[in-house]
Amino acid sequence: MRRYENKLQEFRESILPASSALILTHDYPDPDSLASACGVSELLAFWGVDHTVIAYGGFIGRAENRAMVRFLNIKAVPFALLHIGDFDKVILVDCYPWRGNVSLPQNAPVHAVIDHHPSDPSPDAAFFQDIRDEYGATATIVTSYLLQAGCRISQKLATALFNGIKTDTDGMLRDATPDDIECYKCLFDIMDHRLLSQIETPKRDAEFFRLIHTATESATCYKNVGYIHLGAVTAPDSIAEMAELFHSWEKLEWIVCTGVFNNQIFYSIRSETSALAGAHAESIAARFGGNGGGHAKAAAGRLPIIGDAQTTAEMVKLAVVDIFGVADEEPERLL
Ligand SMILES: [Mn+2]
Repeated sequence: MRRYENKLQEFRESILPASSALILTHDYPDPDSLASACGVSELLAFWGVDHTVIAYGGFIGRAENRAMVRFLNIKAVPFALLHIGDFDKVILVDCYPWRGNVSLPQNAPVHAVIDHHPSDPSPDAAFFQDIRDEYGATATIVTSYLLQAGCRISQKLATALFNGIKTDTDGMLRDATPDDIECYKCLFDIMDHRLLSQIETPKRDAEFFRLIHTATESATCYKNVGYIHLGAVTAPDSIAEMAELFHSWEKLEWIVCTGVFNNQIFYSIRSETSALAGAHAESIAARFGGNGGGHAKAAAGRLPIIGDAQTTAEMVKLAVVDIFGVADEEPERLL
């Protein structure tokens, strides 16, 4: 972490003095973005910033993420309910401004960005940025800030940060660096393991099981590429959820899952060993004028619907099999 040791001081200088700060996650926040926001909020309180608010675009969809918010008392509110002008400073975590997955108005002020997505950061941006795109999680960056600053990490905050690193790295299976492991170990000794188990095994609504049914009926394998279209979904993060669940189908190196939400096609990509998930997500987005990208083994994007949703979904499937080089393979249905 030595090459980043000046970052904490730079971050502090970009924020202080301030009496209020808004910490914004990406839309439909995942555990890494929520935990990172909580850690930054704690750090700002430690530095004497009186008032911080954690906000997110969209809503919190996955049952595990709703359980995380409930069990760890995370106070986070929809961005749409806030007025950005009420805050001295605006900080983005686990996302980069104006790249399609964060609900930030075009002319909004930004003072700091802490992220681990490869985002081609602008070198002359007027805001502080700490982009460690080799890291498995933004929560690792935030944990290292808290440790370096000497800020106490409570049991609940440690549980949140651990969960953020665990989910983003799939338990150290993908995109994890020695720094991720170091923070993971440190948090392991502070956190509440029973609470984490409760978060990881939440009660589920009937919609979850209906989605598994839809996904099973749709699942098709082209050589080693799995493809699922869920149709209309009630929460876009269920697309990533089904991608992760069906990725364990033994034939698959790749899984691509798509679904329709809010007049857009959302998609998630996972790979077992290939490092091209982010690149493929960008290629799909480029063909449809959407936004897409991500990490080596986990990526996502959104596309505008052209005409009707069913036709667009069909075109997306054709683009996927082409981009993944399996257009000539015989499709094999799961059922
Ligand atoms: Mn993340």
